[in-house]
Amino acid sequence: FLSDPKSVAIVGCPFRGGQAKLGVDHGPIHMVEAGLEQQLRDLGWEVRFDGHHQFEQISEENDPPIGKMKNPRFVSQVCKAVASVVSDHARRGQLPVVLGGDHSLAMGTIGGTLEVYPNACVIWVDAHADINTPETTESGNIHGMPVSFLLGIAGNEPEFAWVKPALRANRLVYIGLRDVDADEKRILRENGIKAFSMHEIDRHGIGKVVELALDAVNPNRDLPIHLSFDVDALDPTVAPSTGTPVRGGLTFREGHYICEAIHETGLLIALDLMEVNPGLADAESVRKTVSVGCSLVRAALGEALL
Ligand code: EXY
Ligand code: MN
Ligand code: MN
Ligand code: MN
Repeated sequence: FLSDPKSVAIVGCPFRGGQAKLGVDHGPIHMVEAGLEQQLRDLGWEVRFDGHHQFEQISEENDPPIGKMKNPRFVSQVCKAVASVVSDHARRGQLPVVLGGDHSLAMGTIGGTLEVYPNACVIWVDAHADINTPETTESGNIHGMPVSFLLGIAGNEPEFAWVKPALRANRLVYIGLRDVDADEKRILRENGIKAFSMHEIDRHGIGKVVELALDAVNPNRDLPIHLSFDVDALDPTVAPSTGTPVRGGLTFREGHYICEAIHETGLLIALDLMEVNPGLADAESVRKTVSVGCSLVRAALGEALL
C-alpha cells in the first residue's frame, strides 16, 4: 500500500473542541518537541513533518450547541479539513501519523483514510467506545461520538452531512474498553461490533486478544489497517496526562504489544495518537505521557524489530 522508501507524514492537530478541558491542543507540539520526527527517521522512515495545522477558530458564541452537541460547527469544520489532509497523504503513499488533540478528530482521520482505502479496517484502542450518538450523549462532548458518525448511526445532522458513513460495523474492533455508557453498550450489541475489554485482556492475555481482534476484522490479513490509539487506553499510572483517565488500563507493554503486532502485519496505513494533554498533572506526569505517546508511535512503525 505504501510508497517505497517507506514514508510517513506527521500531522499535528492542536485541537480541543471535542471536549472541555484546556491543554489537549498542546499534545502534538509536545510530542514533536520530544523529537518524534528524528526518532522515526532513525527507524528508517522518510519523514515529512506537515506542521501543526492552524484551524480556523469558531468562537463559542458563534457555535451554540446543536441538540446536546457542544462546539458542533467547530468540530465539524476541523474534522473535514483533517480528512482532506489525511486523504492527500494516503493518496501519495505516505502513512499519516496524526497527533491529537482530542479524539473527535478521528472523524477526520478515519474519514480521510476510508476515502483512499475503502476496505480498511479500524482498530480502536481506548478506555472508551466513543460511539455515543448526538441523542445518547450525556456530556455533549463530541470526542465521545466520532464512531457513531463514521458508522452512519448518528442521525441526520446537517452540520455533519459531509461525514460519509464509510465504516462498516464488521471492520471495526475495540481493544482496552473499561468505561462504556449503557447506551453505548446497547449500540455495540445492536450493531454486532467486536470489542475486547480489559476483562478479555485479563482472561486471554494481550497476545491472544490482538490475534482475535485481527481475526474479527481482518481474517485473511489482507486489508489495510487504521490504528486509532487513545492514550487513555493505557493505565493512568503509565499515561497520567489525559483528560478522561480510567484506572485499570493497559500496561506499558500491553499498549506497545498492540502497536508492535499491528506493525508486524505489514498492513498499517494510518495511525492516530490522541488525547495527550500536557496541561493536566505535574511536569513529571506530562513528560511520562508525552514520552509514552512517542514510544507507541515508534512501536507501530517498527521499533521492536531486531
Ligand atoms: N462516554 C463519555 C462521553 O460520551 O462523554 C466519555 C467519553 C470520553 C471520550 C474519550 C476520548 O475517549
Ligand atoms: Mn505546552
Ligand atoms: Mn477516545
Ligand atoms: Mn478515551
